[in-house]
Amino acid sequence: SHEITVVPVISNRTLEPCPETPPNLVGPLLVEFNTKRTLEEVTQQVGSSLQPGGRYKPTDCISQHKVAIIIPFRNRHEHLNHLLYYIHPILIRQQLDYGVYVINQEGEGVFNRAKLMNVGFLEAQKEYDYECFVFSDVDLVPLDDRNLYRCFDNPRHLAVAMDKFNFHLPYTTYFGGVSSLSKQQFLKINGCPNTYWGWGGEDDDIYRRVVYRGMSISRPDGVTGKYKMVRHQRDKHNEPNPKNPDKLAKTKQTMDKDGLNSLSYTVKEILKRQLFTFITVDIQAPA
Ligand code: BGN
Repeated sequence: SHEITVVPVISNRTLEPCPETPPNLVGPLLVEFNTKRTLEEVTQQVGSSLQPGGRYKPTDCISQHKVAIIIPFRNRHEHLNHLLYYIHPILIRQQLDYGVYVINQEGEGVFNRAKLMNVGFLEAQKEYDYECFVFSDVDLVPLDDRNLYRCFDNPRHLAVAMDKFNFHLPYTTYFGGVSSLSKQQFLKINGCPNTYWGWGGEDDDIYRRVVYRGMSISRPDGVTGKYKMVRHQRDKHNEPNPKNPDKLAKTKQTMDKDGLNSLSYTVKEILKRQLFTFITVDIQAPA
């Protein structure tokens, strides 16, 4: 008798969860900002496996990390191009289910990084069920892909060894540059303060919120946590604000009424680019 054996060429196996430690990480990275990068070039170079809006998830396993990358922004397109060029391949190697959200402050009023972080937290969740939020300055590129852009049992400070601080923390409670909080952790601290206009102190306020809610800070080691910052002039309309240091003394009393529960803003435009979602927002900035 003649039996026929059907050999399936493509089996539709159910996907397994991605491993806890991503298998394709390379460690230390070469990063330079001398090359001029246009958005078109960077899109060609790193955009082919992304979905519009800077979205990605692995095709060969189920990512364990739904992460929104939130980038407070105004007038720093050149920096954004450098960051996108380096960060997408890293996030892909880390096997994240992620989206990149650039939160663009409309107008020329005083800049407010922390309020833009709150906006990013809410707006990203309108698109997808993100569980983790990595807040990144636009000018900071990690120098090691083992620095995982995911969330941990405690809020995490990722930018622990920046070149501008000689690859050290400037002080032990520093929480600036790049940080990650799970949705639960962010809700527990009532998000970020909305009232720090101009440069300085908002990151220290967020640090205090974390501690006042009984959490501590998780960090990578000083080799994994190295960063290179794009050199730049001080921004206009983001001067150090002398009112900000005084506000820090009152965080414990103000954090329950200044944060996600007092946030007000107007979305002006949402643009879906290949490498990111660009959300322009009116945050009622003082002139
Ligand atoms: C600190 C700033 C931080 C900033 C770091 C690093 C303040 C509050 C008054 C003490 N804090 O001094 O916001 O990230 O420097 O540049 O200004």
